[in-house]
Amino acid sequence: NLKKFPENFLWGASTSAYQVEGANLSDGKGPSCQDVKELPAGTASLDICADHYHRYEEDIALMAEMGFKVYRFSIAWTRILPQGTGEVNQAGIDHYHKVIDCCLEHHIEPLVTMFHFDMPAALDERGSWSNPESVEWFENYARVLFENYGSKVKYWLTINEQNMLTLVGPLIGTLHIPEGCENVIKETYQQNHHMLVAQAKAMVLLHKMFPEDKIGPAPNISLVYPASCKPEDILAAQEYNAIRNWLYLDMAVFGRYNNLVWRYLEEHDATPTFREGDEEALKAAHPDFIGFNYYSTSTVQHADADEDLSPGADQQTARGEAGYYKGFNNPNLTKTEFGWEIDPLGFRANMREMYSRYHLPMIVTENGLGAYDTLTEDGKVHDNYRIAYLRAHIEQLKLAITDGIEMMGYCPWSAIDLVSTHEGIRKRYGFIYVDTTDEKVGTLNRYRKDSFYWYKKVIASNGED
Ligand code: BGP
Repeated sequence: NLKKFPENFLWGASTSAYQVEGANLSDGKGPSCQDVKELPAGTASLDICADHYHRYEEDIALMAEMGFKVYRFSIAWTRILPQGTGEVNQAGIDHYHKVIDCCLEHHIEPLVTMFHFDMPAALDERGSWSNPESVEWFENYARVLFENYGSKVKYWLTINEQNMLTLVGPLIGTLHIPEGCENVIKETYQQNHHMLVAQAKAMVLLHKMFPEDKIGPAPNISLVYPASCKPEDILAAQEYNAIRNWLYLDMAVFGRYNNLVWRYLEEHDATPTFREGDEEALKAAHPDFIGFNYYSTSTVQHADADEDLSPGADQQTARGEAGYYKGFNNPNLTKTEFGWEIDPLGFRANMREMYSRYHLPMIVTENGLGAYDTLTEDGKVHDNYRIAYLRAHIEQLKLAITDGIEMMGYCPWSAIDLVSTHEGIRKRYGFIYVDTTDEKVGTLNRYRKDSFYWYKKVIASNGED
């Protein structure tokens, strides 16, 4: 007795500006933190990527051919405001007008991420998110976006994976801990607090300027399982769930800190400092929906207070907090060739848990399989492994809808091949293959993968095929 996908279900896929566009310093764009950081060895530089900046029309036409109802992409802050604040770059404004118009001409709703891992380098020099003024920087950027695009774009996402920025920010390159910082946890969560207030202000601003538009957060939600039924493992999983997942959504939806997280911060002398008005700003904001990225679940076990979990030999146990939890390799799950666990049932569990906590409609803003794809001589990509991954997740999505959960749409990662956060362009996610490698820029021609034709059928049948 499976329920059907709603008639207006938003099928589509996602990209992010710095990973797909290229032209990273063209037409007045200022550098972002991604453009000034040292890239992982042997990975493609960001000046070309998939060259989506120049080829967006061809790409969006291919998305339309698949039947997309929505395209999730991000706007590069430094195309709009090259220095992060101050002067607006008209060429950048014009570019995204063209991208948005192109989507609309193809009857594709743009779902715009305001900030996807690309802090303006000029703002990094002014202290980045550790500077309390970052709240105003982001609010100002939000105002420029809404003024220009608010009448055309109905769906907005604030900050992509704020929880990943906070938990592994230095690795992603967009959260910096000042040299010699004495309390790294306090510094990290102060920066996180500024992002939360900035997000809240952006949500309020959009609702004021365009009451019909909809906005939500886009954290990476990875439901945490206990490694066993030992009560201490259950507590450990609850604590990690609070720190990894619920902090961000509790703040976005209820405007208050999760009590388990607060206790954790108190224990580390790391509770964030509130500026005047922060509390009111957080309480005043209400997302219309929740966007979330899902790749897999996490599994943890209890960790004793005196355990050494410093990053070292064992990656699994190193993922942890002494006295709270430590990572555990779930023996019930298989892995992708890049070592990411595959857990479609966990996807459903994730949606159930989120819906019972927040009762808001949800949209999947990322989900997908990164793999080494091969282009055959006759221009084909047989990515049956990707089809299997996505099919299994769509089945669970349908079951989640049958569970009574309001799902608005599904945007796998990624619409087209792009540069991975750490692995270059060799780790591909797209439905559309781009002929280029980390070593050498290729023809950049586009090829439809087998998953392209498969997803087209899924969309045409509204998820029945
Ligand atoms: C998410 C990010 C994306 C994307 C994806 C895949 O965390 O929001 O930007 O890159 O993960 O990750 P990766 O590129 O590391 O395989």
